[in-house]
Amino acid sequence: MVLSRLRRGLARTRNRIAHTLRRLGGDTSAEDTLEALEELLYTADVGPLAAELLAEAEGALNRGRLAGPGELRGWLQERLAGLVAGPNDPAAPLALDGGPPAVLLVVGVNGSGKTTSVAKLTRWLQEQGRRPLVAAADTFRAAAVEQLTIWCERLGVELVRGAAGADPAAVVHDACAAARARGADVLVVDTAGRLHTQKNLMAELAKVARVAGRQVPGAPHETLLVLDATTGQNAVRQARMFGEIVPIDGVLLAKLDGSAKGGAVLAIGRELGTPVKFVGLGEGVEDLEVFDPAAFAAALLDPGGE
Ligand SMILES: Nc1nc2c(ncn2[C@@H]2O[C@H](COP(=O)(O)OP(=O)(O)OP(=O)(O)O)[C@@H](O)[C@H]2O)c(=O)[nH]1
Ligand SMILES: [Mg+2]
Repeated sequence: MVLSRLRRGLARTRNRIAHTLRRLGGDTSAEDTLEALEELLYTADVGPLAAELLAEAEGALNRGRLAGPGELRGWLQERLAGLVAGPNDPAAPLALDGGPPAVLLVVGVNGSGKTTSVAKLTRWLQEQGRRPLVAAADTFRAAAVEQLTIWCERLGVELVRGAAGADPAAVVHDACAAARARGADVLVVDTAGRLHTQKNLMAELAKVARVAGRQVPGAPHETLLVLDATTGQNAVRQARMFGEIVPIDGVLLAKLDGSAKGGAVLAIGRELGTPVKFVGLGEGVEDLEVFDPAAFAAALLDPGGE
């Protein structure tokens, strides 16, 4: 089941790849094979990795290690799986031993999918037997708090919110105390994606992290950067920008289902050296999976099944 959601999510990217691969017959020349590979790598938006993979494929073809187009799929699947890191321990992708409460900070540019991902992560934590509490530290937009209130009601999880325009760091301060008082073991913090200026946003994030650290030693224990997979290479630039303000422990790649650029995962993971810990595969609260590089490569390239 788990794999099929990933496969469904990656259908658009996979179909484009499959279309290109189908053109290759047993008698396709090495040159045409490379051309097809080039086309599919650019289609999948793997970024600067494309040139690297093409050079490797050319070498492999010349040395006979890649016999022909028929082997291209398998070769590529193996290479892709090895390119991007997933969580060190797929059974425990987040470092949540600190606290209590362990503080999970969720950051990203506006519209990337943070609030939805906070809801998904909260539900995932509940499934892991955790007792999460949520902090609405995006006080910039009133609608943001409303959105999170609805999610938390559905999940049966308590939400700590401040008045509109309240200092987000103060909300996090109160939420740490609330989590302790109520025996919650993980505090999930939703943050703003936009303020009057980018400089303000970054200063605010830094303050939120600092205040959390004063309340709970070692907090934030885990900072996840939410990136929108449909933005492709743009996501890499965003990741760099956030990484300068708060140390990023992992990426949650949202909207992979809507993207024909599933290869962005590879570019992001490779260029940042940051593991992709989760992928978002839809708008529902259950549309979240721990990232598994091998399953990802298979879902991208393996034409079997639906
Ligand atoms: N298809 C799909 N849609 C998603 C996914 N994650 C989020 N969305 C949608 O993306 C839109 C923006 O999501 P939000 O969670 O509000 O994004 P945000 O980063 O909190 O936005 P701001 O608070 O404005 O910065 C919503 O319409 C979500 O339903 C996903 O994994 N797949
Ligand atoms: Mg939001």
